[in-house]
Order: sequence, then structure tokens, then C-alpha cells
Amino acid sequence: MIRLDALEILDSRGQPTLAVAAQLEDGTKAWARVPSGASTGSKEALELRDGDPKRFLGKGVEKAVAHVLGPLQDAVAHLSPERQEEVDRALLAADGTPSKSKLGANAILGVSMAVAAAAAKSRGLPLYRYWKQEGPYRLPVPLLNVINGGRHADNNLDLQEFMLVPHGFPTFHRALRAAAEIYQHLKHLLRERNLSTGVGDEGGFAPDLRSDEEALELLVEAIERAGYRPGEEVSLAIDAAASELGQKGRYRVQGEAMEAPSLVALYEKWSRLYPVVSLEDGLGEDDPQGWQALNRALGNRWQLVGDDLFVTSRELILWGQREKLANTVLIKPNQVGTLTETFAALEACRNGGWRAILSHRSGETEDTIIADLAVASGAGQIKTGAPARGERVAKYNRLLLIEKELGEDGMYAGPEFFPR
Ligand code: 2PG
Ligand code: MG
Repeated sequence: MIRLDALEILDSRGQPTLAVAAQLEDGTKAWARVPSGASTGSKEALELRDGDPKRFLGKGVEKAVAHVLGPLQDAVAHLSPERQEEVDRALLAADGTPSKSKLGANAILGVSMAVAAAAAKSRGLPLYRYWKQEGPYRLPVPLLNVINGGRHADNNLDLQEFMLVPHGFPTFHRALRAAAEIYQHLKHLLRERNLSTGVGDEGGFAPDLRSDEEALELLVEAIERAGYRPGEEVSLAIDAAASELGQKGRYRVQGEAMEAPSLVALYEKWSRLYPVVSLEDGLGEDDPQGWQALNRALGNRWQLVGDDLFVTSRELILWGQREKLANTVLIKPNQVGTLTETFAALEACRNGGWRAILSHRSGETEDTIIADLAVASGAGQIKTGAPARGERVAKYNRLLLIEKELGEDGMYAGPEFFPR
């Protein structure tokens, strides 16, 4: 037996989102909260909004709440909470559309996650152990977004995210400490140059800079000031979110219009100048030829990550593997809408010899399920914003706790994933 509850709450941008609870026969009740993206891929499952301009400027989620309490409740009422696949199949059947547009992927994912959380709690297990009973466990390398641009900030940077990758440390907590120290040094550096230390949606600083390259330079300088070795201990990652930079293989970067080959050449130049190890959405979701060229040019040196390109869809990942478009996938449960489909996407990565990165959304809550997912899946990487702001550090703090809980049974993935 599963009894659902649902509530409209606020996300980190102050927009409404959904909290869903599942209560089981033994009385156990657990809540899950659903995140929300800004730079969304066009093939993502549909996030249902009320569209009533009198409430939250049209962004209310009362319909999604009603769908949880009505049709989704009916679909799962008599199922066993431990049978996640059956639960998720019933949710999909209740919706019946490929994009989950009838009941809303936010409503569906909320139920999917709440059921898992309640089942784990009723067994007295933390989620990561509920999903993976036996160790050893892998603690993920965090990709920390410390300079925000694009759709996540009102500054002049075209690219959306400039991240620290503290891979060269023996433990997760030591790696996180390095990133937190670098973040503070970066703040001082910006102040000294009279640049803004205001932050963007994911807690990274959002100054106006002369160019996107200057962001990379600032990061290298901040790493050095903090006393770490760029490239050896701490490297860089970029999310260009290039679907936002143009259409049909034409992009606008640093004031210049260019086609895929010029943008690939720019990335190649950066690969010689800066200690970058990972590039996400370097090209648009509608430019597979561009991706192939990028993969040929940099695929053996950089992690090339598809976010808008694959939207956590197993089918699209398999297509990407056949077409040799990338080598890594960003995994966001709310792009696809159920935990079962999220696991299927992770499995497709593993089977194809690709990497996977668990990821937050730019609109987040205090929910920490992606931290547990990262550990349970052994994906080895997580991207969840700056080492600042409650909704971001909630995930990092959860990982600190898991690491402590695991002791000898937990291994930091840094040296394994980014040997330098
Ligand atoms: C991204 C995400 C998260 P959003 O593009 O990777 O950083 O942003 O949630 O806005 O899609
Ligand atoms: Mg992205």
C-alpha cells in the first residue's frame, strides 16, 4: 500500500515546485522534492505548470499536485513500494504520453522518488544502501560551478558554467575543502579587481568580464592563490550550454558569430592554454555533425558531456554511442521523469563504456537524492553547483556524511577518473 501526499513549495529561485510524500503500510512517510531547469533541452519530459497568470506569474504547480493526489495515487495505491520498476511502469501507464505531458514529469518524478525514499526509510537504510547493498562504494568527484553565466546570471558571459574539478586528492572531504578554499580566494580576487561578487543561480560568482577566457584565467589564478596545483590537483570544467548560444550550427560567443568548426577550434585552443578536463554541451542539441567533429578533435583528451543532447534518455544515449557524438552523459532524473528510466540511462552509459555525471538543476531544493544516486550508481562524478548556498551545499554535505558513514568502504573517485 502506498498513500501519497503533495504540496506546492518554493525552489531556490523562488519559483513554485513540487514536494511529494509517500506513506507506507507500516506508517513510514518520506518526502521528495523536485528540481527545475532554466536551460532545458527541447526533448526533456514536460514540467507541468498551471499557466494561471494570477498565481506565481503562471508558474504554479497546483495541477501537478492534483495529479499526484488523483490519478497517480490511484495508479500506485496497491503496489509494493520496493518494486520500483512496477511503480514507475504504473506511473507511465497512468500518463500514457511519451513526454509525460498529461500528468507532468514533475508530478511523476516526485512520486517515483518519494516511493524510493519511503521504502528505504521503512527498511532503516540510507537511500544509497537501499539501492546498493554491498560495498565498496565510490565517492563522486564534485564539479563545482564557481562562475555563472548564460541563462543562470545577468552578466555578460556567454558560457553558462565554469567549474572546479578537485580530482587530485585522496578523499572527498579533502577535495571539497580545496574547492571551498578556492571559492573564497576567487571572491577576494574579484574584489581586488572591483568586479562583482554577486552570485548567479547556482551560487557561483557572476561578474562581467572582458571575455569567457578571462573566467578560465581567474580560476587558474584562484587555484594557485589557494596553494593548489592547477591540472594536477584541481582542473577545470565548462558547461557551454551551447543550445542557448544559437541555432542550426551557428553560435555567438565572445561577441563573434561562428559555425561549429570555429567553435571547435576555440575549444582546441583552450585545451592548450587551460587545465580543462571536461566540456558539457560544447555544441547545440541540434548539431550532431558538430558534435562528431568535436569528438574527433578532443574526445581522447577531454570528457565531452551531453546534457541537452541526451536529456537522460536511454535511446538518445544509445544513438549518441552509435554516432560517436560524445563520451559522457549528464544524468538529471527530472529530464526523463522516473528513477527507473534514470537507472536505464546510467546502465546505457556503463554498457557503452561511457562516463556519467549525476547533476542538479539550476532551480533546486534541499533534496539530496542525487548525492545518494551518485554513490549508489558508482558514476564517480556529481555536478551540483558552488560550494555555497544551502540548496547546493546540501548535496555536498550529504556526501560528507556518507563518506564518514562508509569509512574504509568508501573510495574517492578523483585519482581514478582524472589521472594526471
Ligand atoms: C545544466 C543545468 C544544471 P539547468 O545546464 O547543466 O547546471 O542547468 O538546470 O538550468 O538546465
Ligand atoms: Mg548543462
